[in-house]
Amino acid sequence: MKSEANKELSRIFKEMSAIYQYIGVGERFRALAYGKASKVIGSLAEDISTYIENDSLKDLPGIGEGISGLIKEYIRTGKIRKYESLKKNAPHELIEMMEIKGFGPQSLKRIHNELKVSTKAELIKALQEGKIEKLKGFGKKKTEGMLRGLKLHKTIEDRMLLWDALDVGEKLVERLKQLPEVKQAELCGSLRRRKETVGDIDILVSSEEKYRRKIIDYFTNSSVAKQILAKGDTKASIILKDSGRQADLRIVNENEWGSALQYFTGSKEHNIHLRTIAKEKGYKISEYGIFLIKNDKRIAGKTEEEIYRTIGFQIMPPEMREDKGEIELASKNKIPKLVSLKDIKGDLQMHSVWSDGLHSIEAIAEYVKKNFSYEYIVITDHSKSSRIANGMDEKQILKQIRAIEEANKKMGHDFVKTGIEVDILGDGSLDISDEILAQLDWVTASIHSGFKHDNTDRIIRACENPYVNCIGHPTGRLIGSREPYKVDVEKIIEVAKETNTALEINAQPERMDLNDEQAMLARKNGIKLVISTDSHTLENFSFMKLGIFIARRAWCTPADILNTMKWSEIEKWKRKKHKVEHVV
Ligand code: DGT
Ligand code: CA
Ligand code: CA
Ligand code: ZN
Repeated sequence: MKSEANKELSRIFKEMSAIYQYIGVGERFRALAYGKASKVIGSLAEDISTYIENDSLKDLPGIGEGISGLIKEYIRTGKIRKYESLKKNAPHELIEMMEIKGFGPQSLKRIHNELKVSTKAELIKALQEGKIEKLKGFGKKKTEGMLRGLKLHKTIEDRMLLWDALDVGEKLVERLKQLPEVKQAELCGSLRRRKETVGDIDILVSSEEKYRRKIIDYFTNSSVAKQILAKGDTKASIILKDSGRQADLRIVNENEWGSALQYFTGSKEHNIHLRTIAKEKGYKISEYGIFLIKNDKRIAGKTEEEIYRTIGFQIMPPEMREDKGEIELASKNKIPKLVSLKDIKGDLQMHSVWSDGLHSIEAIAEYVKKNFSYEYIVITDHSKSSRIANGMDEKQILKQIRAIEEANKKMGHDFVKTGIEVDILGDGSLDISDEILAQLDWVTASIHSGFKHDNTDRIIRACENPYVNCIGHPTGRLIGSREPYKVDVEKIIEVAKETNTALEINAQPERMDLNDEQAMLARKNGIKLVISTDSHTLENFSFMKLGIFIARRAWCTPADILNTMKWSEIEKWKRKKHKVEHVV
């Protein structure tokens, strides 16, 4: 579990960075420094106190004397005075809006100063009344962009990202399980089905009836609760602190556990379809159990499996329960064995200090070897056109290949593979020559510019390059801040198949790109998918499970996912591409 102190410090430094950006003039350096410190602390694998005890804070990248002092102050007192006073000088709600596309620090500051706007609601009102449009240097185009940004942002205000919901939801379930009165506790609803965004967190618990009160009190008094919405004999709802979203708890008897879990997991469409079929067979399913229609006799309901088995069906993983044909498969006993985290043999996209990652190749290798049972990792730093990401030119790439050889030699085996995330240029060509690409173990090609165009042709051309093994984050969307660019995913899948190119399931929480439906389409067409974390920090490696969830929602088995294979098999798979090229 993530350390609370790390999380809180990372949040504080992020906010300090935002405030310094807002203050602007003369504070650019501080804004950058706190931003970096926030990332570094957020990415630590160990509790920050360990670094204080070992006196090794100063060895962390981006943590100088000043910031070290603040960290120690926080651990000692639970507060940072500098942060408290800084906060007083800035309109808190406006600072938070800086993460919305179109709301830069300088625009917000001018809106605050010139229109005396301090809250989000006031800002939205001013925007709608056309007051901001009239400010010098704003105009229609800019304010339209701001309105679009607000609309996109609403998707993550109304719903939580799966990653964030899992963090809170799993913690709540863990704590409930520790109560001796709680028999069983699980997540339900869209969160158990691992949907990419989640409306609210649903939790189911079973216990003896006499303990319900106590469990409900415990839940509503939880440290993540900001407000209690409802509190009854069998259920309660709270509003969560960080996200402002809702969490619901329901308590049932142990012998109703299975039927309640099945019912509250949903989806609604799955349940409706299942109940219709059950009815035809003479059964009634509800959250209380499965009953014979003819005499209303309850025949099962203690386990979820019983519900499915009673009507002659196989149980299926929650990720499949979206009424997309899983009920038909279950009736024929043909539910596939979906891919899981333990099948993954390596990670095929990550960034090091050679571009915009936070850690050295050695540190990454050491961390991954310690924490995962992978057989390989591929370092895929950015190429030169990604200037903000500090991309590599040809010379640096060759130098990095040698550095990786060195690192492998020290480790005694070829754990680290050489690779790149090469930029696809405007015309679909790549910004690194084939001659250099040919020397790398793995090439992922991605689009990082020209989001306003239809990018289908660019990606097709990249697939046709004989050295491109995979297309990274194929639609370019960022949940809550950037729409996918226009791209004909069906066409891409067709070309990927013809050229033996894999498509990525990028597991970054705001990317999840391909998404579940697109990955399903790719799987049905026999495309190989790659699940990668696109890690920029050590903590990012844990995103792999998010990618697994997308793959499972796409009904992928290990055979559909390239990085469930040994590296020697990946090499074999790669050779098919060159064969294709030679025949053509
Ligand atoms: P969300 O919260 O919008 O991400 O989506 P869900 O699927 O979690 O939906 P939610 O929270 O409204 O309800 C949780 C589960 O309860 C849902 O997955 C299935 C079950 N459920 C809720 N309402 C109904 C209903 O009217 N009919 C049926 N069959 N099931 C329902
Ligand atoms: Ca829900
Ligand atoms: Ca709910
Ligand atoms: Zn990228």
